[in-house]
Amino acid sequence: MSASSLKSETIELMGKLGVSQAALEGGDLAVHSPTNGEKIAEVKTSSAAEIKAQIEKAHEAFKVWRTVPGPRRGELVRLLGEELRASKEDLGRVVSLEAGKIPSEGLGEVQEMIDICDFAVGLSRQLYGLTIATERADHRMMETWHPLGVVGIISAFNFPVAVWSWNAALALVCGNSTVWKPSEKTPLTALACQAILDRALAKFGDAPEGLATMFVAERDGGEVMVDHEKVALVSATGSTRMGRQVGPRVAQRFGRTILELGGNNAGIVCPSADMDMAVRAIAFGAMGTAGQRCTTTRRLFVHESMYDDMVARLKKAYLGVTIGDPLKSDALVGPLIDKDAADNMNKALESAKASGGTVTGGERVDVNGDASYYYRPALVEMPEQTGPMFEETFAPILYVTKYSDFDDALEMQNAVGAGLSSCIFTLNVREAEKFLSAVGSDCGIANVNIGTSGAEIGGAFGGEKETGGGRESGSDAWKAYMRRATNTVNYGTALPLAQGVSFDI
Ligand code: UN1
Repeated sequence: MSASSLKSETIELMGKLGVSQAALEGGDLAVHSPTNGEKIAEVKTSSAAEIKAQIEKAHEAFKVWRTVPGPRRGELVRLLGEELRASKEDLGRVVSLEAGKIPSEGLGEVQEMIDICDFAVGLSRQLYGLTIATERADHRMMETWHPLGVVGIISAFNFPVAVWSWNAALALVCGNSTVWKPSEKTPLTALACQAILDRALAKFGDAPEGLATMFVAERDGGEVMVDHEKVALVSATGSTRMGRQVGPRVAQRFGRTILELGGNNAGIVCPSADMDMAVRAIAFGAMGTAGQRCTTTRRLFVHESMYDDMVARLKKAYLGVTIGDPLKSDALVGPLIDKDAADNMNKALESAKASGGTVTGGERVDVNGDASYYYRPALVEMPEQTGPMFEETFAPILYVTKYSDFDDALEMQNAVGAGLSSCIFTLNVREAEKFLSAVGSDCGIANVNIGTSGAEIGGAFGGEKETGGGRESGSDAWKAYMRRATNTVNYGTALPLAQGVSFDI
């Protein structure tokens, strides 16, 4: 395929998804495919004034949408799910083109969108509040959940479509409007999602204008949204560095946030582990998506009795894994997103060597020339947990360290800033249960005999500490998208005060 044909494929695919060629040409933001470095589009960024106007409009839309019954709002999300089903192949392909994901992961991401739509449709009839026992006679106490307002969504390049859908599907059934700022590295997938959503909106019929929109902008455009008083909730996915800025800025104006930030996820391999299963799970967790998931397995603590066997098996997997252009091959590892990502990977590997690490893999692989960054995933044996192991490097690097005492392994696993995902491989119920207990993993996700990545949407997704504490997706994460009112109704003839207080006038 010649260089120019990738651009034509982009135009053709985007056209099928409903985005015109005009939207892909002549803009001020160049989009490059990480698969070969080619410039595939130039899209227009929005000015601060345009973003503000969009937020104002979303606020007006919210005022209407909040009055629409939940199940009817669910109908919009049901239609979105249908449109996504119809566009799954094409949207998955654009994810591969723009974010460099291998085809099954590009498609998997769209499936994740469909799944959350299904979940949200059911949820639209289940926005339950409690009825609570009251201490006063002839009273009823209950809680009701109300729509919150405009939800601002900030998403990262690595899950360019799924993270938006987790937020948008829930926000919409909860009666909110949404404004989305995708990563400036992946605006095309976002434009495609908007076109898909617009088709669902058209079929729905009478949704207020400006209910769910997106804009392309660099960081300064995101700041406009973060600081805007009419954005009631900012749901931001990205680095801890970004979250450290967004969190306080939104808090300053008493807005709400859902922060889903970095992960430095670890696995523990115990003496009783099913080694075949553990190796497969770790290989996917550490090398999948070229190490660019927030849930990627980055650290591994292996019991000394299994260490040599585990390292030998992992080396085989690392040296054998196929690396290639996701658009042309069925390789398992695609490119890093850009040169910065490659530089960060190299820096971390240098630092690991300086800290006594032994590296297998990690070298650049020439797949499509100098303008794309394909690397063999790196397995780094570390004498102890030190140096770059304490940082999240968004690249396929797995540090492996030996342990002899289970409690030490637990302590090492928890000894980093981030607290997103974790896993243990064991057939020993004491180890498994301790890992899941209050003194076990301190992460938002703790798995047994399953890797750290690839969570399904039914559970709440997010983590503790520097991961930001937010929860998105399943379980009761919807509550963060609504405001709770406690209501007490007196249907009697007296006015008893709580706590037995008397105040007779
Ligand atoms: C992310 O990397 O930002 O659990 C999200 C997973 C995916 C979502 C990852 N379902 O790996």
